[in-house]
Amino acid sequence: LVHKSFGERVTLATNPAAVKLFKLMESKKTNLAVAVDLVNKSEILALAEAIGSEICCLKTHVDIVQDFDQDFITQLQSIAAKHNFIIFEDRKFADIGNTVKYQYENGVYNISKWADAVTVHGVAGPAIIDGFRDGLKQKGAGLLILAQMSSKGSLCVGEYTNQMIEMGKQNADAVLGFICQEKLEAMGDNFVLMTPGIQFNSKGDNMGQQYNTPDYVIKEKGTDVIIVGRGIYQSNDPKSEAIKYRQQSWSAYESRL
Ligand code: UP6
Repeated sequence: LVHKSFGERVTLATNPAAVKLFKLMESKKTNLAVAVDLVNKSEILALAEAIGSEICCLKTHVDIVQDFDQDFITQLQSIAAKHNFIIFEDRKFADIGNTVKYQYENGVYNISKWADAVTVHGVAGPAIIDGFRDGLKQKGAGLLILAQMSSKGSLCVGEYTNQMIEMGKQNADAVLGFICQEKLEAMGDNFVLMTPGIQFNSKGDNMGQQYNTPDYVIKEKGTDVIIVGRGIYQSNDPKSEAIKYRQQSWSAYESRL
């Protein structure tokens, strides 16, 4: 595989959030995303402030936050603006278009108002994307399609993966990129490829998660962004751990150019 730089790929991307993210990664020199799977507002905001300077994206699971309120979003957005990272809500939407439109734009979380990107399973077929179009346009946001998963026995493989790539290519205006474990030729250079299941000191957990190193997925497998959760937020010193992940994933990226 021949790899273009993030800077070169800015001009290939059509989704506005993909353009923004490629530019941000190029200028800030980081391809580290952190999954902040903490359940208290204050803990999440403190971590975001501590590691904000190291990351390109902060990934949320907003439905696990016990004391969620509008102030949480306001504060998170101001930290994101200060440290220059994007926020993506890992909601893994999977219903019919009409229902995901409600889930995206309404309810307690009002995700479309604040998330720069959201994750989507394409299992319902390509029309799910139509449920997002209005909301995405208003915010300049993008979809991340689950093309593969990190967990043991994942069914997102083979022909399903190929169909997810096709769905992305047919809707490149709405799609920021793919959640995947490897770059496949068909993915091209206009999408951002993000890979979860990353940790230095563990091979997996007791609930099916499987881990690789930043080096392996960026250099050997050709993806763009590592998503690190417990490897950072459960460490004794999240800031210095984030710096280690950032350094390895950025030098792996540079070495393949
Ligand atoms: N995630 C995966 N694997 C996937 C897709 N998403 O682990 O294929 C998400 C999880 C979690 C994060 O929902 O938020 O990435 C990984 O966290 P961890 O590093 O603590 O395992």
